[in-house]
Amino acid sequence: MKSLKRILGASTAAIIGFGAAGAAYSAESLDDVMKRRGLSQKDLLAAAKTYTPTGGRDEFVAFSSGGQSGQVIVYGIPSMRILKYVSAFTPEPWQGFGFDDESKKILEEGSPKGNVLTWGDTHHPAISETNGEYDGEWLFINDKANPRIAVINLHDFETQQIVANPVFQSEHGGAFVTPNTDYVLEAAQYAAPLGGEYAPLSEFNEKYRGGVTYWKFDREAGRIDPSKSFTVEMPPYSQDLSDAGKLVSDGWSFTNSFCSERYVGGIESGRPPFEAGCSANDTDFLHIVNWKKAAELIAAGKGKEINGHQVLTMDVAVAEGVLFLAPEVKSPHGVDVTPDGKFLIVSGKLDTQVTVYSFEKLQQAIKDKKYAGEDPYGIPILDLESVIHKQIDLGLGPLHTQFDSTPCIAYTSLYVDSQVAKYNYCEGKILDKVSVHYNIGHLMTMEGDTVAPKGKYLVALNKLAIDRFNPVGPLHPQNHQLIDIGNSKMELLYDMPIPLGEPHYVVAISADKLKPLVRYKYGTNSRTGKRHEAAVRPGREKIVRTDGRVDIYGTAIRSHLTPEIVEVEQGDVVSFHFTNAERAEDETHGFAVDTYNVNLSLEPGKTASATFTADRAGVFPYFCTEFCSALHLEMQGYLIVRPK
Ligand code: CUK
Ligand code: CUA
Repeated sequence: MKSLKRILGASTAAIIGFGAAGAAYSAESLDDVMKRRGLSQKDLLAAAKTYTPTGGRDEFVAFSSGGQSGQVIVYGIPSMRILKYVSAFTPEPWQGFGFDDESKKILEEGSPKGNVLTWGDTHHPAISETNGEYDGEWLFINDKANPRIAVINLHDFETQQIVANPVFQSEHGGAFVTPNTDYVLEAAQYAAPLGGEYAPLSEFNEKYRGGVTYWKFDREAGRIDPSKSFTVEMPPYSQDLSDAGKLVSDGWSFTNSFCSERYVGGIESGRPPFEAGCSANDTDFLHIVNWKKAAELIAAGKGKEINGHQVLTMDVAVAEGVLFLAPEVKSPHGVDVTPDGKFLIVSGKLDTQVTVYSFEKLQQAIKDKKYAGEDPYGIPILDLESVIHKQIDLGLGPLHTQFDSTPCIAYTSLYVDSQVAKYNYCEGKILDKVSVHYNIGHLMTMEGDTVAPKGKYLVALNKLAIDRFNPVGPLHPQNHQLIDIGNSKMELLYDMPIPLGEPHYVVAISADKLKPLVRYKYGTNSRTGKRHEAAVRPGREKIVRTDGRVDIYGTAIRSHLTPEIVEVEQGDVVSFHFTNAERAEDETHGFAVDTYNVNLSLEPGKTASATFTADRAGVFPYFCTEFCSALHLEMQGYLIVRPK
């Protein structure tokens, strides 16, 4: 073990010395503190590796799925300090998401008509890439519950678009991006007729389908362009996680499935439930898609329109050599392409081994038509033996894989064993294992799914926390555990409770790649990034009345809201449009109207609107909700609603 002196860069004697010299250090020595808190040398080493002094910054910024909260959790690594929650699918009052007109529009446009969804289940965040490396511009995240993708602008960490999948009823394998973020992948999960049609379960094999949607991302516009997006239809095999090829395998994508049995559960019919029925076969299928070719076929008019969306049917995909299958061992979960794009690693949840497929061998088998047969839909099945590089026995319940900065080194989560395995996938050699607490799902290394992983740290996303934290009732927080992977032996450093939904996956980017705004250009609509049409300068505030409508164009600046009095008639439709006229960093104002469920967040330069019907007469104070100055509480006004 390294000496404490080397760890901390100073001797304990020196620390005590400061106290003696009269500096503002406590009189306690390091030894005293260790004794009092029961800390070992190992604990101190871990603390020194994660502790970030006041004002200090983190080397990496992580974007975690927030599970059922429908949000994204942003935290720093190695400190594991939470920096922000970004609302993607769920209203969140602090940010005004789902309260201001601008974000309501996003939630509405990203929901089925007439049924605005107010939650989502986020699983897989993806940072935009340029040449296979994170560029820190955009973040995408899926909603497993209601097949959707959200687009978050990393210049202000705001959700600016939600697209609802036009053909799926369920999804899981999103969001994954192609190396230049041309497309964002979203794979279906539970099969259903494409486009939301009705079909009885007796027609499952004929009418129920899965697939992968390739959402076209228009980088200039910063938006997914649904009109240029398409779906490759797939059999009803319960598609699962996906990944896009990179470098040599760029242009291809890979999607797992876990129910080649096409099983439909049925207690009523006396048949076994889904879980047993979907695990009957020894193998499931990896779906191998040439998405570049698929995009060309769609552009050439070979698609079929379903719900206004282009679908490349299985017939066309097979005839044109776009879709292939390869067997996978029992109930696969993750598929992860290696940084050099040459291999893909697939884990079978009910198996002990991971399978390393060789992209070169896949291509050769496709070229040589080395098929073991075809599935019931005529899709060629490649011969497993001829496309495998290696199968490696890692342990029980392998799920997901990430990569190190050192070539050939991978880390795979072992759900049943509650361990992380480090191994060399080129040679098929296990190098180390570390226990985590407990039941790890995904794991993540720094930029570990790009062409240039940064190594250093690994985060284990554990499904159960059980005894790791102070008890807070039957619903436990999740446990993200930070692991040092900078040395040959992995070392567990820190437990971080996540008290906001179940995070599934997280991605981390070097902090210096992010260039967020400090303030908005004056009068910005943060949901479009453009000038807000209702923005006004101080001195130009006005109230405009037209036939049952009252529009208030106001400003917020320390320490008043202008205007301060607004009188309307009961039944009027009232729109408050407020611009924060501050230029100072971090001088956010809020705007709330008492009992009318009106709540805006106004960051410096931002304009936001709140529209509602003043259907109750009375006196309604409005006010700022952020303690912005010594006169914050005086930042107020009155909405007077005169009775009819
Ligand atoms: S995940 Cu979504 S069920 Cu393993 Cu990517 Cu947790
Ligand atoms: Cu503005 Cu408080």
